[in-house]
Amino acid sequence: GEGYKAWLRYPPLNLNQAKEYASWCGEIVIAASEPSAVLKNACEELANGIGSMLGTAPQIGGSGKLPRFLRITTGDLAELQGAMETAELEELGEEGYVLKTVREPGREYIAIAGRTDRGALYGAFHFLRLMQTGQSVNDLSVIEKPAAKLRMIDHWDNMDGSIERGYAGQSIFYRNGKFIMDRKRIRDYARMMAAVGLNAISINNVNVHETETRLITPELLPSAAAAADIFREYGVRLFLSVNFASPIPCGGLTTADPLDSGVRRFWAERAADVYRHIPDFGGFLVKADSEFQPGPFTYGRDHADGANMLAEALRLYGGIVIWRCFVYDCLQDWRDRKTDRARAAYDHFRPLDGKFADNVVLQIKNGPMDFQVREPASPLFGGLRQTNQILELQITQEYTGQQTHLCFLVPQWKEVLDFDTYASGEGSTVAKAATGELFDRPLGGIAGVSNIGDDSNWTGHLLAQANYYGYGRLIWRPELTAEQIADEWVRITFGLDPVVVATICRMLLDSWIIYEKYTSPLGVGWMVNPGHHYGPNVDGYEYSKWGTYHYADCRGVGVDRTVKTGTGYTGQYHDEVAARFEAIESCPDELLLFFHHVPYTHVLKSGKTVIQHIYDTHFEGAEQADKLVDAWRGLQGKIDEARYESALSRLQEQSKHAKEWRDVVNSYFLRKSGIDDEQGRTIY
Ligand code: BDP
Repeated sequence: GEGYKAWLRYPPLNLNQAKEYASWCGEIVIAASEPSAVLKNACEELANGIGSMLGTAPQIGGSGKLPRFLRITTGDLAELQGAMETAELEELGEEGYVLKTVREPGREYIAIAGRTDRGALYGAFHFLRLMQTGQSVNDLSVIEKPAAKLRMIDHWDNMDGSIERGYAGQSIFYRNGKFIMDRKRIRDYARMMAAVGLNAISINNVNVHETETRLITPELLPSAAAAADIFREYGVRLFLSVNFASPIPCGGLTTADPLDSGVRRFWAERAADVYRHIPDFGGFLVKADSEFQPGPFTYGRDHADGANMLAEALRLYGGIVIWRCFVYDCLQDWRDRKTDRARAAYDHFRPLDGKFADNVVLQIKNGPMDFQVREPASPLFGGLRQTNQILELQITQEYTGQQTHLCFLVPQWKEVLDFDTYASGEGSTVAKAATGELFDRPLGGIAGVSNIGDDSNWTGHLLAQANYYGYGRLIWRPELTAEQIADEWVRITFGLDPVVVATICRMLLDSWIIYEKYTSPLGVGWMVNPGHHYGPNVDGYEYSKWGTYHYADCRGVGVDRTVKTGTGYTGQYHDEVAARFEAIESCPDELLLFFHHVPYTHVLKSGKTVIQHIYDTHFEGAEQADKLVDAWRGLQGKIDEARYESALSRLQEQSKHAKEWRDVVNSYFLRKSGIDDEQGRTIY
């Protein structure tokens, strides 16, 4: 169907470059006596991709008789030693690879080489990407390895087939309490993951309901193992979300107390069983004591007790526990301005720094709240020094337009990764904290909540594919710019027509800011309809217990999170950062209302008052959403009808909806403040 092939389309190339490619791609020599499944898949992907792009598939497993060929190598890379620096080769690690054009008397070849088969697999996809984006391969000298060890996707799929915060249909894994085992689709998905360098997947929701609790029991383990078998062949390890209280329904115990010996025995047995079925099982992902999920608190224990108990069960097999830090009091009192949900993760976990086992990783959401359009980075990054940590991003667009609105999130993620925590002086970025580099931690990485489902194009909004693609590419190489990633994705997805490339890149790159303009202003967040979180509702969460307030009244708006007069949240950052956010003068405009409660007449750095900023951005944002439709219309005839129409209808819906946002937010603030728009525009 429309968009199904995503970034694995491999359409016929009719460029000059095709001749060049053809000269290299007559055969693939495999320099391995017994190629593993991963290596076979790498070769098959190359053969199919090349065949589809050039019209003739290379011969696999040839002997190098042609004057030019591709040579895929793993393990000992001695043959490359003349061509590369030895030091470079040594640093490749388990997942790195080399693409090198080697010229020897009488033969020339392109080496696609990794120390491991997974390295070679990533190299093969890189080679295909060069062809997909029309780049020369005559003089390759590429050497790459991933920045993060764990590059993970978290699925919030439920076994009834629904997906928590899913906007692209139903689960590709389950229906009616059972695995579907659509092997073809799962395999295509594994290919898509490998193509962007992802190496881990958790296949069930972090909110673990009754059915999924049994994923770690003999009843469902064989099916989970069958899925793991497919992913393994593309270098992806399987993880499962577990319910902390599992010992009760699954073990017949009366407690899930982490210090109870029966509970420990239960988990040890489950771990043994899981590894019998899935020998390379990644580990458990746990949401505990959060939003009504059970956890160690019930038994008077802390998060370290809980996580370490599970870690002990998995240690024997090399498994890890990924313990989420999304913990806050979801029954707090909105009237008490001293309680602050933003503080919660740090308050819970900072005191436990150093207490976690070395096969525990804390998974920290990018911001202190919950995947809003704009948040500062979580102070846990740089706050935890002796604890493994990974960054959690949300690819699924829960608060960013639910895949009806266009919102390319790579620019947002880049800001998170580049955020300087000052934990060890300047340059202590979140990227370094998350990869483990900052404090030399053994484990690190990034996890993203999946935005795919069983819609024929995977992501509902066709252009939302760019978020999944961009996520994988960015966490492999955080130095890539949002522009580079957008450009690459557009070329791969829509071809090389410069007008198409320029237009769609611009749309993608502007989209996050456009969305921000017509939704909640200046970092204050929320203002969405409760429950499903779609569409404007300024006071939707203002008088409920979830800790998500803007405190707008007739005088002003924003949350005072300063140490001096507010909740003290700014004090959770290192001094340099704390000082910048604490003072209104140095707090960046885009986060002003996240950190400060100010009068509507407060003048921003931009020179505008807060109220005028709200009006202006909402008018502008809605107008720009309209322009996205026009821009897309300009591409009619330049891209195929099916994909053109499908994205068009989403963009039209967005433009209608942006006006609703504009009107609801503007009229709310007009009534609260009583201050008219300077430009005299009509506010409904
Ligand atoms: C929130 C979602 C909720 C998730 C929760 C989580 O609204 O559905 O269960 O995050 O991360 O954003 O656990």
